[in-house]
Amino acid sequence: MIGLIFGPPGSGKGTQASRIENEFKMRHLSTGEILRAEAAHGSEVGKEAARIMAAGDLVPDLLIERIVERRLRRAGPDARVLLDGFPRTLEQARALDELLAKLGRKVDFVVALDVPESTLVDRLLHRAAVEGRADDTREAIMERMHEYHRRTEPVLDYFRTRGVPLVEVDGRGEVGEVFDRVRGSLRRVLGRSPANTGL
Ligand code: B4P
Repeated sequence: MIGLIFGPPGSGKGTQASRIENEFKMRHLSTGEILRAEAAHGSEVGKEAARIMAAGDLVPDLLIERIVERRLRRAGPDARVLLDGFPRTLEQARALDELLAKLGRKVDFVVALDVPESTLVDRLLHRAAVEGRADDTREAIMERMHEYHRRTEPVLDYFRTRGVPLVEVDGRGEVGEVFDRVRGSLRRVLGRSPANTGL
């Protein structure tokens, strides 16, 4: 089973993905986390990614596509994987579909979190104060929002028009409250899919 968690920066993708991972026994694969680990490691790819991320921009499609392909192949043909932060462009969405077709797999569901922009900015500025992430400056946050609307939002329509089961969830409120909504909607969607009985 392959699931995607989708939403603007600060919508709670990483936060909800960890809970989905436990509840639905999936492997959480966050491209943001992978890139931050590369950056911390100081590899050539990591240094380049760190510079791009700090400015709030998206790293090149080909780079991230290669990373995801390697991880999905390594996970094995039956792995239940939840992709977080990928695909973020139409090019990445097409590349994912092509890769999954080669592997005899497909996207089984998309969870999309919806949160108003003012709340997103508040959350990210709060995280900046607590964690000091390089891309949580006000300037980088604004650039990430801009890139989200310009390049990532169309990805949702891409999957919608292909008939992929889509769960749209109100991402406002406490983390647990949001997860209750995610869990309920996801159970309804997965319950309808013969491939996922036993959840
Ligand atoms: P990500 O790591 O995906 O960053 P993000 O969009 O901010 O999401 P994240 O998962 O961290 O935050 P969340 O919403 O859970 O990407 C970082 C960068 O990597 C990108 O900007 C880009 O440069 C690069 N990148 C990654 N994938 C890429 C790709 N495919 N192609 C190109 N470039 C790529 O949470 C945010 C904050 O809100 C947290 O502090 C959390 O504690 C808090 N929060 C969550 N839920 C809450 C709630 N209900 N109430 C209050 N606070 C909440």
